[in-house]
Amino acid sequence: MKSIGMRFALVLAATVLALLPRNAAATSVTLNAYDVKEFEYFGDDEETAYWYCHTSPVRLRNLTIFDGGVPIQWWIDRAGIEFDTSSIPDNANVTSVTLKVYVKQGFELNTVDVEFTRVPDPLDAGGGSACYGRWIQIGNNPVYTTDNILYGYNSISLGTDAADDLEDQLGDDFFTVGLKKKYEGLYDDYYWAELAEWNYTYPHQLVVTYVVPDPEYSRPASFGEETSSWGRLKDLYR
Ligand SMILES: [Ca+2]
Repeated sequence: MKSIGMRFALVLAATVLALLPRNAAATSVTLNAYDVKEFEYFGDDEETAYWYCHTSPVRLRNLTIFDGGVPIQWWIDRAGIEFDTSSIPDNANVTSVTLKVYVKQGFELNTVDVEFTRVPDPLDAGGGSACYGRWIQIGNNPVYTTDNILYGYNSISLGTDAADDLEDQLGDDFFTVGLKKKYEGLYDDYYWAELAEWNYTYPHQLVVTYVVPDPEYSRPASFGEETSSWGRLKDLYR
């Protein structure tokens, strides 16, 4: 004979099963980065500054060049990582985004705090001005999260703002993350990190978890008007 507790548990389990939306299982995909770039600022003021970008090495760092003990030039490197999201359905609800960033080497890595920022454009967008544009975006745009990075793979949960941005861009088939040192431009801060380039053995990855919503129920017109019970079934089981 079943105990009261067991009966309650069975009823509870049956109720939960009946209330769960159908076909709403979460899917998780791991995407490899297909573009990784370093964006570099070099100059001592706005007039003489220039920017360029390249695919290797990809470093997060700042340098100051001194002349007679006087800092005469800044050199600040930021990075961007881009993913192709075309394998995720455009109507998916994105529930989590985790960046796995691979660090090849660095200097005093345990002190390198990194800001992971929103970049709403592909890395190459803008043609010749892309280097300047991405450098500015990575530095000025909202920060998803800040974390320390060490040698090897680092798993960074980018949070709900990143999930919302990725979801909003599913029709555009790309997602880009900017990386910069949290503390840039300090005279005595020579610490830096070098990230894996786009074709390195251990690629940067993006783990995306999402749910594809059920298609909306619609009653074929050929069913006629005698369909009230179907309407109620729909309400019960969706
Ligand atoms: Ca898409």
